Amino acid sequence: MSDSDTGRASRLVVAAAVLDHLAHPTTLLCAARSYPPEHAGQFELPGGKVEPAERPEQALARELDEEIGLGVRLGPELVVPRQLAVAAPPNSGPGDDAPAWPAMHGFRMRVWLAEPAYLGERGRAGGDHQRLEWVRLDPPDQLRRLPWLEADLPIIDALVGALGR
Ligand code: 9L3
Ligand code: MG
Repeated sequence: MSDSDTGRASRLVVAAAVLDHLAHPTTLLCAARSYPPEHAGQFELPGGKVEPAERPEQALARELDEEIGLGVRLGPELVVPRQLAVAAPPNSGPGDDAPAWPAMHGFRMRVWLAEPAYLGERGRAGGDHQRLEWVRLDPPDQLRRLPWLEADLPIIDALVGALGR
């Protein structure tokens, strides 16, 4: 692991493109944010910030378990050509008195393809997400029409490319 992969060094955000099936995907798990208010209802690929000294894959497993009670089997990392600038204040949450986005820059995002390994007790949207939706991929490029967070648009482009149009 290089220093630039730790949460402390890189301000890294990780996310998962959770597909119903890695080899023959027909749906993608899309998570609608519940905050901040101006982004409520917009979709993101679920994930979150890497903690100091945490490996990115560990952080992704933790975030998905904490946020939606979902365990995943990781597939390949998705190559996203553009460096992703995630504009977000640190530690912003539903109850925080945080400034509105965009307030901070310089996060990078790494994204993995994944498929569900288990659905725990939560298994549904919690505080971070107002709802979860399995969106059909026929054809994949219809994903582009959904209301994604701006930070996720390059990921969706890369995903559509990887899945074939
Ligand atoms: N973010 C944007 N798109 C994503 C993810 C997982 C995260 N697909 C942004 C919004 C958050 C910040 O990164 O403010 C950190 O994510 P989190 O820890 O709030 O989930
Ligand atoms: Mg999150």
